[in-house]
Amino acid sequence: MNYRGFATRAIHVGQEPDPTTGAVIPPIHLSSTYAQDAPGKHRGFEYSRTNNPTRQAWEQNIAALEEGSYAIAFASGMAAIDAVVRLLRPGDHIVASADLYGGTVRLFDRVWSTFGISATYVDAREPEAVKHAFRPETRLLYIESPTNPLLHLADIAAMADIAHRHNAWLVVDNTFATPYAQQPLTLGADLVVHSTTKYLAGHSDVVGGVVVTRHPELAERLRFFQNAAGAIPSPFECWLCLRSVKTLALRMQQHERNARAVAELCAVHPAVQAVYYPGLPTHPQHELARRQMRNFTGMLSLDLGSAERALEFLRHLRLFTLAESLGGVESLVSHPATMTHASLSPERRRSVGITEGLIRLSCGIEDTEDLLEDITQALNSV
Ligand code: P1T
Repeated sequence: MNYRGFATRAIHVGQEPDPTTGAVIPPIHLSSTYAQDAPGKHRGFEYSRTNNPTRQAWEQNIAALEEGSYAIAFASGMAAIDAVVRLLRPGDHIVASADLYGGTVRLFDRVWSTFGISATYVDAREPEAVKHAFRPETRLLYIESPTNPLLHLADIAAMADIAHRHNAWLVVDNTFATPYAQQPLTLGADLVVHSTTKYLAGHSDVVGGVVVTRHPELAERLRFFQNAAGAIPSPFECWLCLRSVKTLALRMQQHERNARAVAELCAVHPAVQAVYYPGLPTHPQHELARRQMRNFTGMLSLDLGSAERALEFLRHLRLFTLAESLGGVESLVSHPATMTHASLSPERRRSVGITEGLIRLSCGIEDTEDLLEDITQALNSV
């Protein structure tokens, strides 16, 4: 059945009551192998690396949420991105946004570069700069929007157009936005990747990844890599994702409510030099945000001017936990220069705009007043 509403799809797709028992919640299929009626004659499942009923249910669900046709689940966000790069060949080239999760840059520059795949980084806020970075051998345009950690946006429809004119695929890492906020495939992207570790699982208790597409031939190749290389999520993790996306719409509404309130507070606090939140009308790309997103999420960044001031702020926070990761129900804070983006060289961080004073906040779904009180007392101490 085709459900139109996002929340309805999140709750029902891939999760019809179990045909044999009537169980409303799909079981966690732990079996590693499946009885065959005759050699090679089976009911769609042979071996759980290749396919697993719980994983299949999750893949059907997330494909529907992204308005895609196929989803292929992986053991982590990095494994999902790694599988996408495997679509290329030695000699191929990637154009990528300059401001990306540090682990993605590390994968491109320190793993795939040794297999003859190179990457050029550009400011994807500027379509002209993106066009100029293309070479005849460019096969992939890889972007995050919003980016980690500066919350820059790229015009996804414009990026798709540029990629397709150059015979390349557009890949959008939709981890920060979630399909509730934006559906890149509907704007022309060829592949969407997620770290499901973040908003999709949403409770800081899963590490996972997924790739979603509408192209049958890309899906077939990715499914081949999933089985051949074997970086698969466990049935339990797939079940946790299925369970978690049921509340994604509700969670994103509260994440946004909290982040907006924190951003508004920070925008007028004298200790804050800059606030990066696409939901603020003062964000230079607010119009684009309104056009391609329906929720501005719980992520924002602040610049406090120096490492000392940033560390002082972190020392005083009580409710926000200092930790890597984001997108969970509990509020987290990180210092990108020494944590999520420590794998970049200092020059690279400087050129992108990741300063020593930058703080990244992942606003959870706690009561807004409690978050505001915590941020206020920590900022007042700086
Ligand atoms: O951690 P993993 O599930 O492998 O996902 C990697 C990844 C991919 N894409 C984006 C946009 C990400 O933010 C991440 C992981 N990021 C963090 C751990 C972080 O704190 O930013």
